[in-house]
Amino acid sequence: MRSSILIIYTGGTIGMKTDAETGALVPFDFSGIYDEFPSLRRLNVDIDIHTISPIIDSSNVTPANWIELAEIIRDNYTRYDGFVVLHGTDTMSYSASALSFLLENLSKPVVFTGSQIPIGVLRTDGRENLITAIEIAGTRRSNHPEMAMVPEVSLYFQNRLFRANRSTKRSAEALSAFRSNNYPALAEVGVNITYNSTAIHYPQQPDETELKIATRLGDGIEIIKLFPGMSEQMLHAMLTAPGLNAVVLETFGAGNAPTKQWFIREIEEAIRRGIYVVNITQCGSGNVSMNLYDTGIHLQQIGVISGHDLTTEAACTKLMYVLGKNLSREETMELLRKPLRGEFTL
Ligand code: ASN
Repeated sequence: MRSSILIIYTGGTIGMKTDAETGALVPFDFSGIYDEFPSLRRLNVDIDIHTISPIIDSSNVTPANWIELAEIIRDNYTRYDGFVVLHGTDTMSYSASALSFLLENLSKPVVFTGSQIPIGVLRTDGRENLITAIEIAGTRRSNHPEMAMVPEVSLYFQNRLFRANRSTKRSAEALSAFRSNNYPALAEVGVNITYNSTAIHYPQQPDETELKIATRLGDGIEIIKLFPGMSEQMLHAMLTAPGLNAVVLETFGAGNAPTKQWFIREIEEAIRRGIYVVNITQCGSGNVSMNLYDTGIHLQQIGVISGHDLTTEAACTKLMYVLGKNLSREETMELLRKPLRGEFTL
């Protein structure tokens, strides 16, 4: 059975090629994709392209772009079996994490990919990333051909498919630019594509799931990374910034922070003013356990929410998504305390 795939092109290095005359990098026209990569015709898929306007370097991505992407997917949802989002690598994990929250009841693949070397440069990593992302987005389960193999938001890069909200950019140089330290890869790509189906989330009743999207994201989020020597004055300034609604607190090790009175007081007062504080570790991998050391217990006692093994990208975009719902404090806390799209391990 053929699958139909919509490629949504947003910009980034993957969309660049060298102009034959000037040698400068110029945008690649994805509507000529079959001419550029004739081998795509051999995949069992039909491809359409949607280019956002204007295309952007991903450092310029804003939450408005995420809502636009969610709307494009919603508006085309019944027409396609899967979606591939071509995106700059710099903020790809933020965008992919955001989409994992914005797309509610998703039962089709949305695969983000990009490249470190422009697609129009001979040694590009973009060709393989693009072709494999398309193949993954179009693959169905062999025992349930009506169901997609990976019906969640994922990120494909250099031979590995990750759950989007578990991924993070790890290198500005290496072709294997992304990692997922706290969750296994959803697929490993070698001679064959090996899917890790026990790690993939499958909707309970795919027939009954109708895609819904959230169209509002909350703002007023800060990411505060602790370091030895952070002053009371600076912390106070950050926690009393106008418009602040929530803080992603990047703590040490297993969720630890200084026990100094002024530090605990500043955080406690912020929480009393209604600010949500989510504790994640600044270590690349591992979990927050606030009941392990005295330095974590204090945070727990004053109402800091455990972010478990959330990435910075997932913590930040989840806060935007949950705050965008305008719920009561209790309902908001409930959504922050449980995984919504497999973004953390309890
Ligand atoms: N600056 C580019 C971007 O994120 C980097 C890349 O795509 N490799 O848009």
